[in-house]
Amino acid sequence: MESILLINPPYNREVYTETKTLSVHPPVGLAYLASFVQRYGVKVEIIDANALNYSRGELVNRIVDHPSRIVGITSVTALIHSVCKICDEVRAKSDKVIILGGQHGTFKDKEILESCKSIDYIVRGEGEVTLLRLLHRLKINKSAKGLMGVSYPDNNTVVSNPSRPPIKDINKIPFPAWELLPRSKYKLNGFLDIGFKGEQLAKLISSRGCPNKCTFCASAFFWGKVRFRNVDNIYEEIEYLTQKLHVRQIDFMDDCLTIPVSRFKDLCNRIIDNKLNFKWSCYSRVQNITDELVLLMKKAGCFQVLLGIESGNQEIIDSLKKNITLEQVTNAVKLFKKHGIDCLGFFMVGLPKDTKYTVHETVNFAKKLNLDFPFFSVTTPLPGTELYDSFMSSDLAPSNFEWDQFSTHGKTIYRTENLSSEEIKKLYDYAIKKCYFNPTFITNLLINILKNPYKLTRYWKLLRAFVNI
Ligand code: B12
Ligand code: SF4
Repeated sequence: MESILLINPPYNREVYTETKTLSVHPPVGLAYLASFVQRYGVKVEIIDANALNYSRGELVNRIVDHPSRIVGITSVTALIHSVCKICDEVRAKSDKVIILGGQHGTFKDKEILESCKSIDYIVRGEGEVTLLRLLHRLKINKSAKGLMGVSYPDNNTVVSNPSRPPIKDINKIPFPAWELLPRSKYKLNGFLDIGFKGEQLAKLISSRGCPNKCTFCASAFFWGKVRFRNVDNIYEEIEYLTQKLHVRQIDFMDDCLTIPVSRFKDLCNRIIDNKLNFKWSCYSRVQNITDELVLLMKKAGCFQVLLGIESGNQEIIDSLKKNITLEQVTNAVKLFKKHGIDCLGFFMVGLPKDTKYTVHETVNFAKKLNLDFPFFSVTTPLPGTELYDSFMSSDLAPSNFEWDQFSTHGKTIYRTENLSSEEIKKLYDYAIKKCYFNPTFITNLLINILKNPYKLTRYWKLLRAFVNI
């Protein structure tokens, strides 16, 4: 069988220059691809250039010198420019076959293949099966004609084969190949750092996709039908991580771990019954959060939840097809805090119907909620979303832009009928200042720090990352 070298590109220095303190997270998607193709005899290595802090030049040399003739690289939207440069430099120095996968390639395959001639194939959407089949074709020197989920250049055009249906039973996918990742390099410098200094942490994904279709998110379009792993399978992975790899913190990266509620409760009970020694965090929705559920989560070791709240104006939330109410948000935050679970809330500034007034409403709502940490991002029309389609087909779309302006925090090209790009950026800065530099937030912070002095470093690093000091 073939061998493949999988690459997580460096991102600290390329696009996210505005943040000085970034956490370093494991590329779980690549580790999934690796374990899946390894099962069929493919030899795999992963270079996590981000964790290893490689410059582009160093990475290119490592790729060129590597014996594998096939290279797979992942990318999000804001990094595509930098990824294309890597591919061009590798191509200039070698005859490697270069495969791109991930979010941006999935939705912008044609554009990428037309502009970056060094990429040979794009694997769209869920990658495991498509990559395996493509490797097989490459081994027998057969073209990718008709291979579902693959796009490739052909005589000055781009062929986009039909999409591959999602894997039906995701319990059958082997656990990510953690042994191929530089595990000691992963560190949480920001909001997810709860003080497990030096302890091992891992990420776990117990589902793929989301039943919702919020206008600013591509999850449902990327993953297709939402699929859940069963509790036995998730528990087996938790056991593997905690017993074999001595992991003490697991971040569930599901779009929403708390649904379906029956599965979630079973999972919590299983963790409680088996007295596993680890703490965990997760993304949660705010609907159906009850006292009983939060108590169960706390008992099972949950220390933190992340909530997508987006706006403090109900009409705007409704326009996002978010299906939540401000009342549900308030109730959920109260319950989580009552049981001592840290609450982080995510908000967006510059949503399509936002005005200066509604951004102030959002800021006031964020303050009133008394969250452990409110996060703001600049609304960004990411490819694959309804927001992207409506923005790009409107008069507001810029004639020219760079994808690295899509980082969701810094420079933006996005604007709305009510707000210019500059106004959105100013309102974003205002939101951060208003929320982080106010007496209640600072008092709560001090109380939190007194309860757990380690939090001092945690909050300081977080502030540095977001306020750029
Ligand atoms: C965990 C996570 C993070 C973590 C870790 C990121 C990482 N490198 O793994 C952190 C917090 C660092 C993070 C940061 C950011 N993230 Co993020 N993140 C996620 C999240 C919640 C899970 C990622 C994951 O592990 N998924 C599960 C695995 C199995 O899927 P996967 O990684 O996509 O890989 C599969 C396929 O994409 C494909 N594939 C991927 N790469 C390749 C490569 C090859 C060669 C092949 C063949 C296939 C292939 O095969 C894999 C297996 O099926 C996703 C949402 C989601 N549910 O996916 C958002 C998501 C990926 N993030 C997103 C964004 C916007 C960001 C940030 C830009 C946010 C910010 N402003 O800081 C940064 C970008 C940093 C970066 N360069 O990655 C967007 C990306 C959208 C886009 N078009 O760019 C997503 C989709 C969330 C969303 N709905 O908007 N993120
Ligand atoms: S924002 Fe969250 S709830 Fe909405 S579609 Fe995306 S993952 Fe689902």
